[in-house]
Amino acid sequence: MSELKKLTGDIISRLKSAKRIAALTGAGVSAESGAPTFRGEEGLWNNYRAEDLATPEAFERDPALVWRWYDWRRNLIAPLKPNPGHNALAMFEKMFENFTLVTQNVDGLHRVAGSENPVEMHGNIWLTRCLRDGTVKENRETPLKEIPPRCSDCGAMVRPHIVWFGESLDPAVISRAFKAAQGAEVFFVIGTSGVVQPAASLAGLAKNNGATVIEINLEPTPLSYQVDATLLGPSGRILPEIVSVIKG
Ligand code: BJW
Repeated sequence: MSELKKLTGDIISRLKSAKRIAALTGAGVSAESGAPTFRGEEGLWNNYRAEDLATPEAFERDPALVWRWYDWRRNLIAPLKPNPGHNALAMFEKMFENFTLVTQNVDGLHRVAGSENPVEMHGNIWLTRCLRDGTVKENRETPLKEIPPRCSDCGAMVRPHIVWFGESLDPAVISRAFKAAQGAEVFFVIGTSGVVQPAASLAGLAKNNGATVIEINLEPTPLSYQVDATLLGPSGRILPEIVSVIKG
């Protein structure tokens, strides 16, 4: 059965008439492009300890180790292309009057697909932040010539402009994400395990404010019990099908 049969007539008419739509994406959306997810059998956290690589304490202890890991990931992500899931979400921006894309992904693939102003909750792997004055700069050098890299203005060490465990998210970014979830008539939650806060709370926030919530994932998640429909399958296949339903 096509997973889209799980969308009732009510959900489809809501989808077709809605003016305010939002979506939260996670690593699963980039999996079909070749980017590893974090959890699950092939996930990054299966081979690397998050505490050793994605915390401010780890960076303080051994910045070169953390940067080597990011250099490896940047090399892996650099040649990747957006997949049909990214492309469908970029089309949502054109199809709906008001569409906000919120992503936990740091790979930048939504922008490459054409999404204009995604809310990047956890930062971006192609940005660095100067440890002396906080200046954020684009850095696309792969592989990095110097590890750890230095600020081209003042020579101080820079860090990845990424939100690590235990760090607060940028208040302006949280505010955009929360507003989008609160105001959405339809909220999609796609390719995320739904365990990392505060991103995972957006689906419940949308639901409590009256949104119809549609989840797309390969498998049920802790969020599945609070959504209106869980469509099981790859987002690169299901999202283009949803575009066709809306257009049809
Ligand atoms: C497919 C697919 C396909 C595969 N199609 N689907 C409240 C309660 C408990 C703890 C906390 C809390 N509030 C805050 C915390 C602490 C912590 C947290 O949430 N911990 C939990 C893990 C327990 N949160 C934080 O520290 C955050 N900061 C914060 O809240 O500050 C204030 C505060 C601090 C401390 C205490 C209280 C308040 C910051 C979180 C930063 C997360 N950063 C990371 C790493 C960045 C490093 C990097 O990328 O370089 O961000 S963790 C990692 O997980 C990464 C991701 O963005 C994030 C989410 O992962 P995601 O995207 O869901 O990926 P996966 O792999 O988990 O799932 C993939 C899914 O896709 C799976 O479901 C597959 O089935 C599916 N899939 N292929 C569709 N083709």
